[in-house]
Order: sequence, then C-alpha cells, then structure tokens
Amino acid sequence: MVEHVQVTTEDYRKRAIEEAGYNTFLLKSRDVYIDLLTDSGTSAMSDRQWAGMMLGDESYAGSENFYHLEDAVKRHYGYPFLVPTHQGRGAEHILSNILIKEGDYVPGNMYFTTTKLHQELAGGQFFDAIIDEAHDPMNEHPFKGNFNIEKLDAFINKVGADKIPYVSMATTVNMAGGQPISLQNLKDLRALTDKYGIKIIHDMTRVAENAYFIQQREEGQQNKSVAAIVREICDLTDGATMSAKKDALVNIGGFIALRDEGIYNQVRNMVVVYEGLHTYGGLAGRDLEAMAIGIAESLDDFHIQARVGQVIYLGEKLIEYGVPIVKPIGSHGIFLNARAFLPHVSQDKFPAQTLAAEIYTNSGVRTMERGVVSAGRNKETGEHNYPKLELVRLTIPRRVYTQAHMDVVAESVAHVYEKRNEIKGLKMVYEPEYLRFFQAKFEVL
Ligand code: P71
Repeated sequence: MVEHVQVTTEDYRKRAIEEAGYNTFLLKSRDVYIDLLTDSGTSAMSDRQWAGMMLGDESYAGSENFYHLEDAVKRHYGYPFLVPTHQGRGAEHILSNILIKEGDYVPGNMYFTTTKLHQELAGGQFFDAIIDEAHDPMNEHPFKGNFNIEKLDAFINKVGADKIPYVSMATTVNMAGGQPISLQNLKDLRALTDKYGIKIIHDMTRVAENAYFIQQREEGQQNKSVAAIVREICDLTDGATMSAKKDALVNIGGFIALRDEGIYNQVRNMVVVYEGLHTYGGLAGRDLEAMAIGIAESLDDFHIQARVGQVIYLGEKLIEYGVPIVKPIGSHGIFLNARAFLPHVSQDKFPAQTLAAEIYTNSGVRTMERGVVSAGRNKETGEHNYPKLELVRLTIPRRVYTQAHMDVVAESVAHVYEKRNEIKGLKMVYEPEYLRFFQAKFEVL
C-alpha cells in the first residue's frame, strides 16, 4: 500500500507549527513529510497479517481469533493466562488498580509516562531504581536499562516489602533512549525479589528489541535466537502488560498476561467494566488475529536485525554530522540530546520542545519531545519535574521507511544543528492536567 505525501514549503510549515502551539502532537498528519513521532501503531502490517484480518470472527464472546492470540502468547511468551486490552495503557490501568493499594511503592527501571500515571492514580508512588548511567546521555554502558540492585534492595528495606506489590520491569527502557536490560541483571532482580516475595511485572512493549541487544551484546548469548531469549526473559517474570502497537506490529491492541490464576480472575472481572468482554478487551476479532500473527513475525531474527539496523544506520549518520545523540544507539529510535544541541536554551524554556518544532519547520519531519514537558509537575510542590534527560525522539516505525528517508532526516537535523545558535526557547501558554505533553501549547519567546 502506498500513500500520497504532501510536499510543503517552509513558510507553510512555519504557520502549521505555530497553529499547533509548537507541539508536534497537534500537527495534522497531512502536513507531515516523514513521520517519526512514534513507532506506536505506525508499523506496516504484513501480507499475512492483512490476510488474517479477513478471518476476523466478530462474535461477541469466544471468538476464534482470541484462541489464536492466547495460543501465540502461551507459545512465544510462555504466559498461561491472557486478557486482551485495547492498548498498553488499558492493560496498565486494570493491572495497577488490582495490584496497587494506597500508600504502595512501585520501583521500576525508569518511569514511562502512562505507566507511572496509572500507578499514581491507583494510589502508588513510582521509585526510579535504574542504574545512574541511564540518566547520562554520553555514557556508553551497553545495558542502560539495568536495575541498580543494591539501591533497590536498600529501598525495599526502607519502606518494607509489604508496601511493594511488584517491581515494574520494562524491555526496553523507552525514556532512557530505547535501552535494554541484560539477562544477567534480570536474573539478579529475580533473585532479589524472590528473597522478599515481590512480583516482577514485565512491560514487554519492546521485548524482541531488548532480546536482540542481549544477543548482540551480552556475553554467552550469541548463539541463541531472539525468540529463545524473549522466552527466557518472560520466564523470569510473573506477568506482563503489553502495548502490541510496537514490537507486535499491529495498529491497535494490547494485553495483560499472567501466571497467577487468582489475579487473572480479578483482571477478567475488571476488564468487562472498562474495556469489553475478557475474550476481546475492546478489540475487533480481526485485530486479535493480526496481533497473533504479528507476535510470531516480531521474533524473527532477520526482521529484528533489519529493524534495529535501520535505527543504527540513522544514528551513525547523525554521529558523523557531529549531532549530539544518546549513546549507545537504542532500538526504536534516535534520541537527540537537546541540552547539548541547544546549550543556550535553559530547561525552563523547553529545549527539546523547541528543537522538535525547529526540525519540523526545516523539513516536515515530525519528532517527539521527551524532556521537561513529558516529565510533568511534582504532585506535591507543583513545580516542573526537571529530568536529567532532555531529549527529542526520532522514532522509526517498523517496515515503513527506506534508508533514503533516513538520509533526508539526518540531513535535516544536521542543517538545524548548523544554525542552532539562532534558535530561541518557548513559553507554555496552555497546560492540561494529565499527560500534558499531548495537548500543551507554546509560543516563541
Ligand atoms: C511511544 C508510546 C505511545 C505514547 C505514549 C505516551 C506518550 C507518547 C506516546 C507507549 C508505551 C510504551 C511503554 C514502554 C507502555 C506504553 C503505553 N509508547 N509502555 O513510545 O512505550 O502503551 O500507547 O499502547 O497505551 O510513542 P499504549
């Protein structure tokens, strides 16, 4: 399938981004030339997935496609109990409400926006237990998604294991730049949590990409397939939430997967309140079928090598141009280090937001802010959270763009880098209460 893409002028884009309040989420897709906003739901489905869509069994209950999906999740990920949800945050909402009590803490390997929000709405507080290296864009640690096991152990001792319903473990860590956790660190995490009887809930949104990095970088893992490593990761955890819009190559879908039948029964009960019956969870039968097929395709070694390889291709081009990016290169996108890119723009002037708007104006390439706007405000003080990482994400959809598109993107970013000294910051003029980055509006200073 191909799609007509509009070519726009710089003057047109200046008006478009101003009307969008300098927020790339508020642009119309028709005004975008290359869309690197996200890899979520933007991948191209395969011939087999489209064929599967034609086999949608749209019965209200017990659809054939549900059983295919359940089988795929059992076979490839090893989780025996499955409840579909409309996407990842639907899964997070339900599982957080069931597992978290008021006053609980949920440690994790860095926060993710929706995950943390659902933990907080359920009465919990997030605790960042990732290694310090993850907060440093220049540090080339091969597994920046690792937990600091000593720090986590000390935290468990401080607040008490009974206040920690589970540890939230993400593969890969999105906000750190698509960085993986190592198998060894996960084994150490399992040993620690077993000591205290704490569960591990796996945010498996990009588990195949994480497994690929383990295969490439971790000692002794070179001869295993990505599929085998994925299974090993899942086997070390108690349950999972999944946004199938990423790794699993579908435009919409997600699920909760569990080992514990008691929790599964609670999830099954709650899903009917918010998503739909437990055999469809807000999705059509055809969506479930596409997801079942996408899961299998996502684990193919050649697919994942080509996917991550394209991201690395773009990253290396940018490094050649001297553009400051997060290293090592992550799995789902390139993260520009906006602090180093625009050192003269202080963080209260939203450097990453500014840079994303500049890149759009230069070439029509749409990217996403992952800095102070995404980090929101401190619940107690009302001040902005100022994260160490002030990043612009160039996220690569799967199976959509060619290396030639990557060349255009790299040239555009290099061009903006050349004239970085002329770029001024922004001020926020509209701020919504939840997940403000989606709808906030800005003006040029
Ligand atoms: C991404 C997204 C989509 C998104 C979400 C929030 C702000 C901007 C964009 C979604 C994830 C994710 C991880 C690790 C859970 C979700 C929620 N990522 N965990 O990166 O990356 O899944 O979007 O299906 O609800 O653009 P959902």
